[in-house]
Amino acid sequence: FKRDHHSVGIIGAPFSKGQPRGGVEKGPSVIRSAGLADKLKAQGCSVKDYGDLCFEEVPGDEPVGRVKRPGAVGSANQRLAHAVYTAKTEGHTPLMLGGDHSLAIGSIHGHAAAIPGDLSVVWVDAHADINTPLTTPTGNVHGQSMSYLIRELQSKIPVIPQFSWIKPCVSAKDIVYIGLRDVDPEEHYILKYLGIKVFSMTEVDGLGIARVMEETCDYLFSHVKKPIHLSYDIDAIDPSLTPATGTPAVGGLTYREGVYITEHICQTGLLSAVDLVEVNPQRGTTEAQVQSTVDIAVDVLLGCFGRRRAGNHPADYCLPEP
Ligand code: EXY
Ligand code: MN
Ligand code: MN
Ligand code: MN
Repeated sequence: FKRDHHSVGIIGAPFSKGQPRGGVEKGPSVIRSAGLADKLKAQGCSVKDYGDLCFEEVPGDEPVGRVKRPGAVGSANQRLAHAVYTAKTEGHTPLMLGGDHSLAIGSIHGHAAAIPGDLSVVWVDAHADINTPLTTPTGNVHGQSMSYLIRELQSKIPVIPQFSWIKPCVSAKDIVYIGLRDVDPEEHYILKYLGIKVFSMTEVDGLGIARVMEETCDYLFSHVKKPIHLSYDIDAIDPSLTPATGTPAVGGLTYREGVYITEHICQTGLLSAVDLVEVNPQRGTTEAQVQSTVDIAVDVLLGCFGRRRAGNHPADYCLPEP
């Protein structure tokens, strides 16, 4: 078991146009205000904060087919892809703070471009976010992100000029979903059709999170060990704990399961980039609800970058001599 030292490259992505609810663009600022960078440093990480990206207004951004705001979503993700690529090539583990989950398009795209071979994706979410532009029931791109990235799905994706820069860069066999419980029928068909590995809440209940994580790693590492892109939607965790999010779904992960996933991925030594998305401080009804959501998001991220609940100490620590 390796536990390597991370240099974390924080990239704020205050973007909300992959879905209709305002407030999710405030995710980066509330997560930063909770002390993320200092807490990462306190546990021995180096941190480079790249600040927040600036996204352009796209006037007259009419839907293409069902897909809403293609101009804003396309250009924001292109910027983000560049930022993640830069952070990765500068030697950091990119940590993208969203923003809505449409941002996984740019984050995974930029990550894939920066590494020599393929990456694997661990997608922790109540939702599969794998609708195509032709199956989406809402037109919201945060419910479609994966469909643009999977090689095997490209013959089913119509041309969207604002998305023409996106090159599919992930193979279906290199994806694992954890936490699903709100999946559209068309999405369920796609997951089966592509043979994608899914640990829904039913598997979390039946196997326990420890078996789920063991099987996740056995599955992903059965051939070559590829760098892991962890895309963590805060709505994977039960909304009693993380209510400040746009599309809550009952019956989610406990705090302990949510953190266990990150501890386990961290100790593989293969974690190569992280997204933390869908924290929306305007969706909580009380200040305490927002605080709980943000605090849990921070704990999830600390787990990604080395925090163990058993405790930690610096590798060079020496007991003081009397
Ligand atoms: N499946 C629904 C859709 O495609 O619109 C809901 C998606 C919610 C996505 C949230 C962010 O994970
Ligand atoms: Mn999502
Ligand atoms: Mn590559
Ligand atoms: Mn979700």
